[in-house]
Amino acid sequence: MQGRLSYSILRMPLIYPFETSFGRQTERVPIIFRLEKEGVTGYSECVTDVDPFYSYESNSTVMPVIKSYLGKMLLEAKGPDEFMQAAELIKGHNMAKGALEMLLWDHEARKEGKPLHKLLGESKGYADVGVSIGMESTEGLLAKVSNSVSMGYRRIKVKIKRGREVEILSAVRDAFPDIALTADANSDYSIKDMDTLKKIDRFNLEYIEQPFDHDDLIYHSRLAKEISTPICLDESITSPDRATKALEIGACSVINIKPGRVGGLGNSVSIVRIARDFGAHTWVGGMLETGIGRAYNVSLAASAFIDYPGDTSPNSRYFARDIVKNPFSMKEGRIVPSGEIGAGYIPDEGIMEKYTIEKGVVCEW
Ligand code: OSB
Ligand code: MG
Repeated sequence: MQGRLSYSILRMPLIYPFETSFGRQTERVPIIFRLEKEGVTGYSECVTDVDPFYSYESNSTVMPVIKSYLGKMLLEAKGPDEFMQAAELIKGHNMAKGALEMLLWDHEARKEGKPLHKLLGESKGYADVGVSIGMESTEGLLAKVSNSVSMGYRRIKVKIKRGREVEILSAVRDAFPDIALTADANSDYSIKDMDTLKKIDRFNLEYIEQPFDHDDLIYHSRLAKEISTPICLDESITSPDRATKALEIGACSVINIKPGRVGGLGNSVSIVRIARDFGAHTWVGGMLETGIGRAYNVSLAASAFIDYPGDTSPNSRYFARDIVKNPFSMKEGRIVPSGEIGAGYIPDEGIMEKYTIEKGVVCEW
């Protein structure tokens, strides 16, 4: 055997429920991939969830496309670029591609004996961190915002949905007039809600994240002309090509980059460059990742050209017991990427095993 790609599906309870416009999440069920090749072992995490509520990709669309196509392409590719070129034959499925692409970056960094963040272009050596707070009662929300502000987070993002936006944003803005505040709608609005969306201008948000549908660039560009609050796209930006088109038609001026959503780190770095060329801003988002996915996100978020705080909270915000031995901690609203070689995580295989509900081999060669 020269190499093996295997997977484990984990079930991990969240410390507290996370509610967005598309639902209430109480656990995360990540697919963790493991690549053994040339004497080096590495892990990555797929950002999909059990349900296709955030995006059309889900745990059940990722596995067949990896088993039938992408696993073999991974085994034949010499590096992340070559893998992504081969994978162009497969339309879409960028979350599946991203999960495997990242394994190859980790592998390369390990072989070179360097931390991954140093391979992704100029690194600041730290990431600025914001927090994403789910919907709950007004008192509960204000308590979380207050706690987050005192912990030093550099930006507070609250989730909103149709009919609750004014209530949520008035409460937070009245109590915290000066914080850097943003709102994430996770696609809950449509063009019919233009009048409601105009009302959010008075809350002085840094930006509003993903008001309209994941595949709707045109109406985001129309909205951008109607409101003064900048628009940030998350779900809509699935690739560098989508980023270029969104920026070209003025659908957004800020992009939330999640490496696991855009097809990996190579595409993430391209999107950072494209955004800079357009004078737009970028930050690194999250999908409630375990310490494995989080290590990749933090490596990217340390890039010198990422200019806004991201959703890369310390692991302790999500899981009572994470699957890594070196969780991140935050100081003065910053997280420093691990000095370990590769993406930086130290896997805790025992804990991983305890959370595992299914595992198997994708391919061996
Ligand atoms: O829209 O950014 C989002 C979590 C799951 C799915 C989508 C999103 C989120 C978050 C949390 O906002 C980000 C995080 O802290 O990992
Ligand atoms: Mg979002």
